[in-house]
Amino acid sequence: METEKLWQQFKKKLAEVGDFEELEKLRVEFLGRKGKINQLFQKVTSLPPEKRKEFGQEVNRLKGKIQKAFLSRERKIKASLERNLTGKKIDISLPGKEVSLGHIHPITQMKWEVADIFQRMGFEVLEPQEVTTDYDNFTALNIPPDHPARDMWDTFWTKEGYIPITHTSSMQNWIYRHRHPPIRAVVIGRCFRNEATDMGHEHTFHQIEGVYVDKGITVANLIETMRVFFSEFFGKELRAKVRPSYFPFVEPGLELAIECVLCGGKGCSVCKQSGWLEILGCGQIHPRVLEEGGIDSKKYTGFAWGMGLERMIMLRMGIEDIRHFHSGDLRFIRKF
Ligand code: FA5
Repeated sequence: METEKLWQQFKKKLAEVGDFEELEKLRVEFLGRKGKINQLFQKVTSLPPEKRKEFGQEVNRLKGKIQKAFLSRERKIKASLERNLTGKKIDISLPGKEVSLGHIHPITQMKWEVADIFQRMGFEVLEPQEVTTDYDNFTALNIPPDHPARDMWDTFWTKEGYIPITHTSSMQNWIYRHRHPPIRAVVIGRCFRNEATDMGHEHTFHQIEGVYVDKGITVANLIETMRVFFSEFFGKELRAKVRPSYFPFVEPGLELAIECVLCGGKGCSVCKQSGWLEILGCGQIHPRVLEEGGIDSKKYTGFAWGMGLERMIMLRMGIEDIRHFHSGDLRFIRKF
């Protein structure tokens, strides 16, 4: 009998079904609009009239049986799924696996903090172009080719004659050309020097450059700006002082020292008993540097400074070796 054959065929296939997806495929094959059951129904019209009723009833019975079998299989699959989900016993008293979260690198944290302080003081914060020209890194800063002061910066060169910046002063000329006085800008970014590393020196480190150009700007403004910044950064009122130094792009060139943040000016091993920490190079911007940037040096004056970010973090956090920052040593990084 045709219906019996189909039933056997269906049962065999149903036994092989493992999940809802397979079950649905089987449903379409047998009960779908163009499925096997409907194909049987269509045969009714080709039968002699006396056989039609009986055949029709038989196909209907088969359809009912198949529908029932589907429902029962569906229930079984559902039950087995639930068993799999809840069947495993969970011991909620066991200690969980520790999830270790990463965090922002200390240098980035401090970059953001420094940027925030200067922004609150009215400075715009910029990032340097990391590879630049000889002109921007030296010539525009009153350091022409063959000037002996070039030796102050151990420089890497690319094959094409470009320079991975040795200091963030490399951005000064760009700032003067793209801004109009009053200019208050800070550049925070990586610098690269072709020098041997030790506890206080890295080949790659960060500098914070600042320039302030307006009418009547003097060294007094410079000292006060730096004093306010360092007091904010170290979280206590600090004194600041300057002494003469030399950089070709400032005149007078100065070195700024702040009261030792560790001993409060009494004298300790970090400040070499002097009570002061020399922390950055600075000075009044050389008129030639302003003119090179298109600024009238008879009308405007300004100051500039450049300091090392890592050295400031070391002072604040009591870190003794600059090389820890890029060592990739997680014991160091996790302290922050
Ligand atoms: C300069 O680079 C000048 N451009 C700073 C400046 C800007 C002076 C504007 C005047 C006006 P110097 O080479 O001293 O100066 O570097 C400035 C600071 O960068 C240093 O005080 C130090 O904190 C940091 N620094 C320099 N070399 C290294 C190094 N190899 N590793 C880590 N920090 C460094």
